[in-house]
Amino acid sequence: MKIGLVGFPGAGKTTVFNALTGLGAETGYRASRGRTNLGVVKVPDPRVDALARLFKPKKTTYAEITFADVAADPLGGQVRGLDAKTLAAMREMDALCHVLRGFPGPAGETVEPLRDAVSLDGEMNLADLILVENRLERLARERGPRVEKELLEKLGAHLDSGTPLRLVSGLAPTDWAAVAGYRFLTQKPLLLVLNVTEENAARPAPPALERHAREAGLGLVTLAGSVEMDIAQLPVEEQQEFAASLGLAEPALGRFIRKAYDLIDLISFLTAGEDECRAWPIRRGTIAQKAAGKVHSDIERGFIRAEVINLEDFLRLGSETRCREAGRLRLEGKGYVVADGDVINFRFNV
Ligand SMILES: Nc1nc2c(ncn2[C@@H]2O[C@H](COP(=O)(O)OP(=O)(O)OP(=O)(O)O)[C@@H](O)[C@H]2O)c(=O)[nH]1
Ligand SMILES: [Mg+2]
Repeated sequence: MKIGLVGFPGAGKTTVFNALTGLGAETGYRASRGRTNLGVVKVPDPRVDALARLFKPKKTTYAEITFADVAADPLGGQVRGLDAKTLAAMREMDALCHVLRGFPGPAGETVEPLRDAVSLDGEMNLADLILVENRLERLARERGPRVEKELLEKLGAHLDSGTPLRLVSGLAPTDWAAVAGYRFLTQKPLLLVLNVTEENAARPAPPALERHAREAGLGLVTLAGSVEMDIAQLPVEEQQEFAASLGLAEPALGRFIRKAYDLIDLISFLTAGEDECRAWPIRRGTIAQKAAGKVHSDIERGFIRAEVINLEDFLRLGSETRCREAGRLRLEGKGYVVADGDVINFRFNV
């Protein structure tokens, strides 16, 4: 899972990136200039911890998310017209996170996160529209498939009227699958991150921004990037305490990841044993055979069945054997829709 941090120059992308990853990439207005910083974080998960306490495994593995700090290479001031390289980097992402400046700019620019949010949305909308129009032109010249043409015309009309593709309903899943290769920006899950000053760390976001996020189907999280960056540098034991002193229930990473999980509609299933206890992120609605493929393609191919135990049952009864005896172990076929927190043992043919 790859999440791209995007936004206007100096909004605090690199600062938020450092806060989330605990890394120390160079910050400062236009310090990044077209460079993309990459960092991997482990998703804190008390369920994995609970299983690890039970099994004392050789290895404990959390789900991982890669953050990419995608800096635009602006010709000057605010980005107007995202450059091709930035767009290409953004299309690679599974989800986007728009970092909004919630503190006065270096030249005393006013704080206008809603304006900035709408502005970048417009840029992404335009980029998708150009993609659609270019393809339509080519299809007309090559007399390409009619179905694709009709589909793209439909999407183009939505984009033209300013509707991001994530809000378009009434398209069949097969239609979406047909255009998946375009990796439209306005179709990606989008999380707004309002980067505020320390004094505003525990305050809710402005109501107008909240409303915009709700209406546009976006996630919204407020964080004080520069303070969180300092928190991320502390030893884990001290992080909680420092966050509490600022009136925060926990450091940003935990809050941020839960929002991102909700937005992307991710859940985790778990595997447990003496060798390894592990969380595996999947999209909600994934069937057991596909989930098996996350563990290994051989397991997907040779899938026989999934032995599924609810995590609570597992922790309460303490072992697979006891769950089996108590009738709490279910045998599920390949079409079973995996639930969040299922502890699964896959049976397969090699
Ligand atoms: N006052 C204040 N300054 C901040 C905050 N977050 C970032 N800054 C400052 O704003 C400047 C830009 O921050 P960066 O994180 O480098 O911004 P960026 O979005 O990565 O900028 P580019 O890479 O140039 O696009 C730095 O000098 C930061 O110290 C904040 O929450 N409050
Ligand atoms: Mg930067």
